[in-house]
Amino acid sequence: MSKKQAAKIVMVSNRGSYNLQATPEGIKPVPAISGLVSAVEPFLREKGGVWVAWGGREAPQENSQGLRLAVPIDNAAYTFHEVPLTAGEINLYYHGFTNSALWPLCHYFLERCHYDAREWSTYARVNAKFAGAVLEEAAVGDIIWVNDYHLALVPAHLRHCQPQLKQFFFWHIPFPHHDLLATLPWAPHILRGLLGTDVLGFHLQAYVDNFLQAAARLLGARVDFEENIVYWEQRRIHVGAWPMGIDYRAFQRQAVEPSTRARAQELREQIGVERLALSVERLDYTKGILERLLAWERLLEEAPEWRGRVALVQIAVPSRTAVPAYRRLKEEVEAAVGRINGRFSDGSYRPVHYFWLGLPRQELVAYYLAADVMMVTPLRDGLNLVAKEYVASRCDNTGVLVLSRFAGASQELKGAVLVNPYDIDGMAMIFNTALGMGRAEQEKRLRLLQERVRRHDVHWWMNCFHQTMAAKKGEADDVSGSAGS
Ligand code: GDG
Repeated sequence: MSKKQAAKIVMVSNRGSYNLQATPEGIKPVPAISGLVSAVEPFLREKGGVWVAWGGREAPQENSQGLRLAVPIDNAAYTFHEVPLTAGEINLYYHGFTNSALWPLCHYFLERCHYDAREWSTYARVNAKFAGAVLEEAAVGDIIWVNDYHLALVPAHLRHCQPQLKQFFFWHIPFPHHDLLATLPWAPHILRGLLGTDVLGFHLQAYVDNFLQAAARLLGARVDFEENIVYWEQRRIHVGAWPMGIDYRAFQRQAVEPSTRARAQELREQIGVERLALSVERLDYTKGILERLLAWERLLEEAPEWRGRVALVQIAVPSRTAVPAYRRLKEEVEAAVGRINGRFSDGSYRPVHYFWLGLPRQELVAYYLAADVMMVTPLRDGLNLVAKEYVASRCDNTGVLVLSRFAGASQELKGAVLVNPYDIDGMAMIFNTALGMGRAEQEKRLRLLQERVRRHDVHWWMNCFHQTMAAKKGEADDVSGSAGS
């Protein structure tokens, strides 16, 4: 695959489509699982391009060379360009600044935020490293697509080194209110970093509004709130809301496979209850797992008729296990599961089936199919793709989606039963309603949900991006009379 040829996409994210694993035969790229990978990887496979990302392994030294691989190995379609990170960088940039400062801040957990100047300076250095890797790959005319809060400073680096590059940035988590953002000593740097891009995308208009306010108040940038434009350094930055979609048809196809259906049936028989509830997420305090378990316990206390008849399958995917807050959460969740099972188990009956693992895609869809009620109750979530995947997998047109009003997806998914995950009693009551919902009501709600998820799928989402970038390419680059830069 040759470098610097026709226009291509250069995708940039902290984790990419592959994790690089050391094996006795050498380094092996292992496909990674994430919403972003499912969304954009098929596109790169079709059109080619480059994915610049950390491969998930420790580099021996700061100046170690990253691998550059043609992937997939058996049918090369695009290039994976590894950004090597040392153990120290992983600790300070990844576990530190991104996961212990930006992540809790953006999810409104101010009391969990840990602001540390060394972590910040490593974050800045690692962002420069990512930008350097992009510059090795990119040529004028290419489109650079940078993702998420790990890499907020990359756009300004790229703009500085190669002003002609067309850049798009998508921020996958909530963007907080400027009052909250202002607690971060380096908030203006984060904003300036992002404003290096041409187009900045969020899932919701509420996040767009927060960003525009922050740019105006914390940087003094001139902002057109009607048109969602920030004027900055003689440029016009377009900000927009494009809630990410899923590959609806792929989930449906998987769900109607006879082997998936048989596995769903088997799961139901193994668990052996009348009504099955399911939750699947990374084990993360933003996802509201503990609060959900408390509400489940409350339900079994207050509505004893459900005892022996309902079970909750909780799949907690291991995540950020090197961060102390995540290790503590695991202990708390497991203590709660133990307590609830200790209180309400009876013979072979268990009210909570807890798994700390990630499942293969087909098994995940089998669980979606087996579940009468899907409980997606984060305390805050940028969007939430699991909710959409459940909807797409329900090929028999039944099933109830219980969804937190603090998940971005609740803005789109009319037909879900909304809950406030901070209200344990209220959530227990909603669980009661969801478990008892009749078939006609389920079908009516699911039809609405499926219509939305089908129409606004991943192809729609990618199309929004293409159209916006095409419009941007057609417009004059410089804007005179800008202020505040
Ligand atoms: C961030 C934002 C935003 C989960 N468990 C398994 C598994 N998954 C897959 C799901 C889904 C993805 O991981 C999770 O995406 P979510 O959107 O639900 O949540 P985050 O990981 O927090 O993602 C979020 C998203 O970025 C996209 O912008 O929606 O708000 O926080 O695709 O299917 N996949 C497999 N086994 C599992 O056990 N195979």
